[in-house]
Amino acid sequence: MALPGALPMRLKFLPADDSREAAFRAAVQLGPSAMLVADDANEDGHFAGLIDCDAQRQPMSSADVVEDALNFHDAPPRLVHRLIERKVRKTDSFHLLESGLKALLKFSALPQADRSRLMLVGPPAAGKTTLIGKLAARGTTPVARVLTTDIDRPGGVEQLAEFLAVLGIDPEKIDLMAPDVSVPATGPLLIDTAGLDAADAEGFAAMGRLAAVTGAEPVLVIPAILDAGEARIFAQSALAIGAKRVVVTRLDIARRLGALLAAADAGLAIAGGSVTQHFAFGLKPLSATVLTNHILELAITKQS
Ligand SMILES: Nc1nc2c(ncn2[C@@H]2O[C@H](COP(=O)(O)OP(=O)(O)OP(=O)(O)O)[C@@H](O)[C@H]2O)c(=O)[nH]1
Ligand SMILES: [Mg+2]
Repeated sequence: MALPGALPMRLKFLPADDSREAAFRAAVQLGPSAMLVADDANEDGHFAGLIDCDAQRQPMSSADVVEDALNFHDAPPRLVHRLIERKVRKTDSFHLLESGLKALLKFSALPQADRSRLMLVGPPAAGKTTLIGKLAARGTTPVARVLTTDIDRPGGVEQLAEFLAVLGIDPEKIDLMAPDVSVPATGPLLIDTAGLDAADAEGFAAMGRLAAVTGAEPVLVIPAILDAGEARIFAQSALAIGAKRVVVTRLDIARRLGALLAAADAGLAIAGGSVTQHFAFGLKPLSATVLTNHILELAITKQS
């Protein structure tokens, strides 16, 4: 179909049940400047091709690009609003997003495992045990002692033991409901825990008590593919027991980063991301610049 005019225009395809709905959605989405130029159906339903004629005169602003990208990721609406409403000098979309993330979110890498006491908490299959292996494999001596509360699930301790065998570390069992006082008072410590439901107040409270007894910092671990709303509830539960940081896993397979953005918007500092299940590879540092790259790249390349 020949498109009106020679200048570049924004062409959008919208799913719709029939051409009447297509025309309505055109008006809602693009306003009076929208023009319906294609109207067709295939096995997936009815499609409407729309041209935003205003786009000839007004290219998308940096704020529009950032807003579109963040909405694609299911970022929390409050964060999107605060980010694009910031009064910043006119700049390109990359710097608008980067400076916004820097200003509104916190970033703080995890301390080396051989110099800290960390307890990983989060949903089932978040990647906590794998991350214990990644953390234990880094740093110098003395190697961190590793405890696990995941003692009831068949294979829980064995999975951890398998990761740690190559490092010469034997994981020790600890009962979350009756934390043993034999936990060493000082020295590096890594604690693996069983997966929790976001709203399991009792489970989180028990983790909080273990964190207090051991002096370990609870760190939330969430998979990047988690629903953003669920991630916010996990973040709130983790904040309530003293967590300050979040690590995101499965970045290698995620198309949307809403879960990470929701956890960070709730108040946790972004500590890094895991991009492979292989524990020999550590965490990817996630600065505002790296995150900006990732957000824009995914929004551009994975939209279709
Ligand atoms: N692709 C990918 N897979 C990962 C990553 N991190 C962990 N996994 C995989 O995710 C699955 C769950 O990892 P675990 O480390 O067992 O998760 P967990 O949080 O300890 O799970 P539970 O103990 O059952 O709560 C495993 O199949 C891991 O290999 C990652 O960054 N990328
Ligand atoms: Mg585990």
